[in-house]
Amino acid sequence: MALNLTRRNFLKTASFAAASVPLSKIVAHAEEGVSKTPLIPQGSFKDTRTVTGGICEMCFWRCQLVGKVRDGALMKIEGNPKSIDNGLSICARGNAGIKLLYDPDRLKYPMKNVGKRGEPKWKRISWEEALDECGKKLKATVDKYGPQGIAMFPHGASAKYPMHYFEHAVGTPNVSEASFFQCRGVRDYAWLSAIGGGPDENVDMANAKVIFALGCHFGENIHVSHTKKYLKGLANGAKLVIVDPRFSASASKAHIWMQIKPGTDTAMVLAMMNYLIENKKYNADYVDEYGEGFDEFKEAISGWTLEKAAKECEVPAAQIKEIADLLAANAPNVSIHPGRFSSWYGNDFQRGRALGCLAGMLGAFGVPGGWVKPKSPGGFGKIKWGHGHHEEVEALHREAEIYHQSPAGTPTDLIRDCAITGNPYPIKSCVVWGQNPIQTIPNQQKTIDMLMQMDFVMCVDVMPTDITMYADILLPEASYLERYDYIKKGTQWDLSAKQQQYISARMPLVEAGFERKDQVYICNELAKRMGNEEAIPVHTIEEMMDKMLQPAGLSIKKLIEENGIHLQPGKDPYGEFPDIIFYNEDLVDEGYSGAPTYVPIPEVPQGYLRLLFGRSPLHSFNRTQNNAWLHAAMPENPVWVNDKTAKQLGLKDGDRISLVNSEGVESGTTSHVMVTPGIRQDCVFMAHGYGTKNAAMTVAKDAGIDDQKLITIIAVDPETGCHGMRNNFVKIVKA
Ligand SMILES: Nc1nc2c(c(=O)[nH]1)N[C@H]1C(S)=C(S)[C@@H](COP(=O)(O)OP(=O)(O)OC[C@H]3O[C@@H](n4cnc5c(=O)[nH]c(N)nc54)[C@H](O)[C@@H]3O)O[C@H]1N2
Ligand SMILES: Nc1nc2c(c(=O)[nH]1)N[C@H]1C(S)=C(S)[C@@H](COP(=O)(O)OP(=O)(O)OC[C@H]3O[C@@H](n4cnc5c(=O)[nH]c(N)nc54)[C@H](O)[C@@H]3O)O[C@H]1N2
Ligand code: SF4
Ligand SMILES: [Mo]
Repeated sequence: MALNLTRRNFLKTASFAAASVPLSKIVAHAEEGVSKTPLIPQGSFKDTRTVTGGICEMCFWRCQLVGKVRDGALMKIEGNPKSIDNGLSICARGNAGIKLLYDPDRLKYPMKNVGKRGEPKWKRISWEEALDECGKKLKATVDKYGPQGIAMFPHGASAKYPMHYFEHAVGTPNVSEASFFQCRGVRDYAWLSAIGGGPDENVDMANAKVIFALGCHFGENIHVSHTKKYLKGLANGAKLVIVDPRFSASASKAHIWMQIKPGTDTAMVLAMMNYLIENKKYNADYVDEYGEGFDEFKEAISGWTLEKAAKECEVPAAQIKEIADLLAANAPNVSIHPGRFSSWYGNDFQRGRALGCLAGMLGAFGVPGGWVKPKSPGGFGKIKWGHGHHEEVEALHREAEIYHQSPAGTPTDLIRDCAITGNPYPIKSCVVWGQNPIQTIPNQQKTIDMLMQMDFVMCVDVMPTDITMYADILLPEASYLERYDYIKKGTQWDLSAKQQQYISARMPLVEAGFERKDQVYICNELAKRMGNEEAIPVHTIEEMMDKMLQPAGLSIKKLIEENGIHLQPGKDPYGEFPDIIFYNEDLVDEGYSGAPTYVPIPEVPQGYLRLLFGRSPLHSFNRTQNNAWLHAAMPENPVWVNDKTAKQLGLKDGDRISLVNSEGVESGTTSHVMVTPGIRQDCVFMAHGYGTKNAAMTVAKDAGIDDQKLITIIAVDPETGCHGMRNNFVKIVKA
């Protein structure tokens, strides 16, 4: 049965959230309640023309869009009908992109802070003046302290070009991307150590007989083409197994929901693997042909009985057995989902390795339903900055010989420590581009301490999020709807369909408003002022796009003629089988465990609750908080409290509360309690991204509670240096 993914079906999967509010209602309410003057031109849609080639960046999945444009104004965003990725579907956030474009609070002009850092008084200045000041200050830092005197915090498509500038031409190793050290870096390197390649989320859920996921809450986390795979799998009758301490949207659809004790997942996976070995229920043919070090692995996990894991994970042994049997009976056509956000408890590399090994034991690679590497088009032009005049500087963790499995860049906390202590060297300038370190990186005060000791802070953003309060110079970038920047390529989401590949590139749907500029302009002008003019690889953003597209026989012009998406025949995605490194000798040489191993985490202290957090279908982190439509649909983040716990604490549904953590840090802002049996008694849960402090975000300011403010204890993953954030404990305070 093919699934007709109407918007209604799509939103239905987000069963808990306000996502089921029809968009028309959200819009009406938002226009009434929040922004009194409608910013989108009103009137008939009949004179609109369709502009193709848009690529969304309300989150990092980058769905393909078209815009309905009238008199130069964007009236509506839709999925590109030619898309074999997201197709016509875009999520609530994608639809609401129009409210980012026309947000009256958006950055419009270059600004200089003439007040204090953190308590800015903004003065509008010209681009010339702003760039001169940035160039002068950054060059002074390099001259005095060397390139390592600059730290850079990039994220998102537009940050790639400047990131490579600072890494290659300027030569600082102190670059830390949120998607690595606060998100999926630990997963990527764990799977690399197990299957020799990064996993992404390449599980063929559409054709799976069983979908098995730890902590992924599909339907609340939304990446459109990925959600489509999941929904098609369910429509085709796949059994869904969700392991989560919380009754998430996907738990509500699950055949088996295991309400696991937080941080213990690896114990459960080890016990399943040991059970499969002891009962000869694993795929011995696959293991014999592609497995390495299986005997050592088998020996290492042999103590993991179902009972031992059941005790550790506080779940029935029979349920662990039921899941293992279900997977074995349906192998190899099972999706062992590698997860995405993986910086959980500081024992996360081991969980990733265990999942890779489980998929290997089931032979769930290269077959329908398994982990399959899609055959995407290749051969794009590389944009390479020239090497400046700097000496090579070793990254902090390499110098210290720690975190041997670290993703690219430098672990964020090491950069902060180095900046705050001046040891082993001073870090005195900071460039933030498309990242909001205040809400993104745990231990907020430490981030603020780092920023306060800088000689100079420059920030490139689209909105006045909290990080911008710490900028000395704040530069307004053109948004994803107003600029070129990104090649999106791939195969169709349903791998069993007719094989096709696509190539697209982000193109503006409307012209950039006010004085907003693109990243090539901003970065090149900086490079000129920092003495790196000869390292510049391209002169305009259009040249950059054409240079990237040219080896594929494409150009911006050609892509426009093809309605924004070039389609070509694809290749059979099935039939490639990776080696599975069950016991990894390289890890042993680096001082880590060769076989996946379980590391227990700190228990919840008496009188406290573990703070869990995650996505809401209606927001992306903090970046969408000021969006009038999305805010109207979900103005704050309810704090999930178990019904028994609520009774003990004398709390009722809807009570207003604040939180205080075990180190005495207070949330500052308030939210309301959601009483539910759908969360463990020793945990609370809330959506990430709320609790904005900057008064310039007039919609989002003080709405809901900022989880990051309460995350002061970092559980650093010893293999990768990534930052586990869920070993923090809170008390509820009635407001
Ligand atoms: N406590 C806690 N921390 C987390 C998470 C969590 O769940 N809880 N999630 C983690 C995860 S999974 C991730 S991926 C990271 C995300 O971390 P970030 O990427 O830092 O999060 P965003 O809120 O998207 O903030 C990015 C910043 O980019 C700006 N921005 C948006 N579009 C553009 C643009 O086109 N150009 C420029 N220059 N700027 C732009 C936004 O206004 C915002 O200031 O956070 C991680 N940190
Ligand atoms: N709508 C929306 N969609 C998004 C994003 C967004 O901001 N908004 N961001 C995108 C990005 S960058 C990412 S990385 C992904 C993140 O999406 P996911 O990878 O799904 O990550 P989270 O949202 O952090 O997942 C939180 C879930 O993990 C559960 N959990 C907590 N502790 C444990 C544990 O110890 N064991 C288990 N088994 N479960 C646990 C929580 O209860 C919660 O249900 O979402 C992507 N999709
Ligand atoms: S999943 Fe939604 S927010 Fe993310 S890129 Fe696609 S439409 Fe945009
Ligand atoms: Mo992420």
